[in-house]
Amino acid sequence: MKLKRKIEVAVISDVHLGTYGCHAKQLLTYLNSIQPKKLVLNGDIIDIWQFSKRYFPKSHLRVIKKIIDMASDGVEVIYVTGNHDEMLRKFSDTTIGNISIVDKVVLELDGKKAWIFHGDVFDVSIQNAKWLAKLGGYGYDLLILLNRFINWCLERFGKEKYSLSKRIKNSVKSAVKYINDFEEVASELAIENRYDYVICGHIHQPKMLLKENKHGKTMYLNSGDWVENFTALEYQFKRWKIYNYNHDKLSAFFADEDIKGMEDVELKDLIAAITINKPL
Ligand SMILES: [Mn+2]
Repeated sequence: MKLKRKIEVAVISDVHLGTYGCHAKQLLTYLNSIQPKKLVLNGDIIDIWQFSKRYFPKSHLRVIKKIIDMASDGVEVIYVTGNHDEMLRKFSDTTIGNISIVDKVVLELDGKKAWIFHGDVFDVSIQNAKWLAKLGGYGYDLLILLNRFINWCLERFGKEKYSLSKRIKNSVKSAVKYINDFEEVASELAIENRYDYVICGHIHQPKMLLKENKHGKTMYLNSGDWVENFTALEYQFKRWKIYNYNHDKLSAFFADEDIKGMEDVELKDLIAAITINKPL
């Protein structure tokens, strides 16, 4: 029997498969509990930056298999590229069956427009991003190239690439400022371009905020990550919500055939997932 939670759109990001921080089993349990029409993978799903052949456990492979299975069962999978999987940007605008690879996407949801992109285009300079992104889609592509070029230079001079974890190492204060600026700039651009929702990942901060300025309003959403927060965004009944694996029970969840076939997933994890309801 398959009884899964039906949702219109599910958005996950920053899974970082192939790294020690990734919580693939929890993600697998979550993916097994839902039946979305569309699944948006909003960047940094496979961590190709930090990829090493020595570390790619079975549970990580199962996540990939699960996503492919979902696609062959009719789920429209949209893979939006991030910075840790920027190698996939070579294949942007490719579609294979139900899976498409893009750098950004706009979804129409009940007459409203949702603008979805990973968010690493703001890395090098939020100020540059602000005026470049005003060029619309063209500006976004330029920003990706600019980021790539600067990271290429940094690497050539033996320096680390631009990343949020580097910022946090430098100072928590600068990381907090970066997160605020990120949310602010993303929302401003969305209002300017008349998007009702702007949906990012990248900064690992799950959020749902109504942003307003004199030109209009938008809803800023961030899907968080599967390293620390275990969160997803779900759109159903004409509204968005943040799904939090640690706090929300997996409703209408049954250990179905998919899970029986995945013998390494421990039953106690599954039971814990549906029974434990930790307070915040
Ligand atoms: Mn990222």
